[in-house]
Amino acid sequence: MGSATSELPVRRTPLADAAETGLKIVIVGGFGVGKTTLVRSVSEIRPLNTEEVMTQAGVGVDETRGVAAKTTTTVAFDFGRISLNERMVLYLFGAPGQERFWFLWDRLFSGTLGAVVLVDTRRMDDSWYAIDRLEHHKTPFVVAVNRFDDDTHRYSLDEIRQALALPSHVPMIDCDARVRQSGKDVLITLVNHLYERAMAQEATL
Ligand SMILES: Nc1nc2c(ncn2[C@@H]2O[C@H](COP(=O)(O)OP(=O)(O)OP(=O)(O)O)[C@@H](O)[C@H]2O)c(=O)[nH]1
Ligand SMILES: [Mg+2]
Repeated sequence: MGSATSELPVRRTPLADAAETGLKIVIVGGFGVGKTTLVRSVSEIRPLNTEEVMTQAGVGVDETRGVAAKTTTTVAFDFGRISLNERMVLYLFGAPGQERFWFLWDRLFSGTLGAVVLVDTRRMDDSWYAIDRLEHHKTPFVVAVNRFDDDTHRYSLDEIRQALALPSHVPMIDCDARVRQSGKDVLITLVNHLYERAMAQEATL
């Protein structure tokens, strides 16, 4: 397995005594959209990252179009933790983005309450597989658009919703995966979405 790496300053926040609700959340999306970056920036424990350096052996196998500056890739998953409040803890699992590791996804989804689909608008097609698998598993999700600085198009969220054929009930949010507060806002959007769904389901019982 890959070496655990962490470039950010390590934050170690002990789990609050009152913590009682642990929710498993997965971060999915195409290759290089910033899944590992998001888990790293929001995690309050040193995140486990299974990053491997990309080598010549991956040429022709790994799709590096649009991510030329990328030197490492996730080969199993990222794991992090964030406490949203005193009682609610999210356990974050970042999926590997490359097609050759997609067989791991269905396992990763087991026991998952909700998901974040990270989208890079320069390579929107890469989001299809993630959305398709989540719909198949009936896992609720939100879509977070990770805006890269060299993205010249700046498509609006409405345009992206149309391009991905997302129904209006799927929440969408802009984010910068490198910024802790931004990542946290994405997770709060997901938790609110899960809460509203649960309330709506309860109302129909
Ligand atoms: N400019 C910019 N760079 C970003 C942003 N998010 C991530 N990056 C960079 O993009 C690269 C890819 O990010 P990763 O977090 O490794 O992407 P990933 O989705 O985990 O990739 P795989 O696991 O290989 O699929 C890294 O070098 C990040 O520093 C962003 O919002 N803006
Ligand atoms: Mg990764």
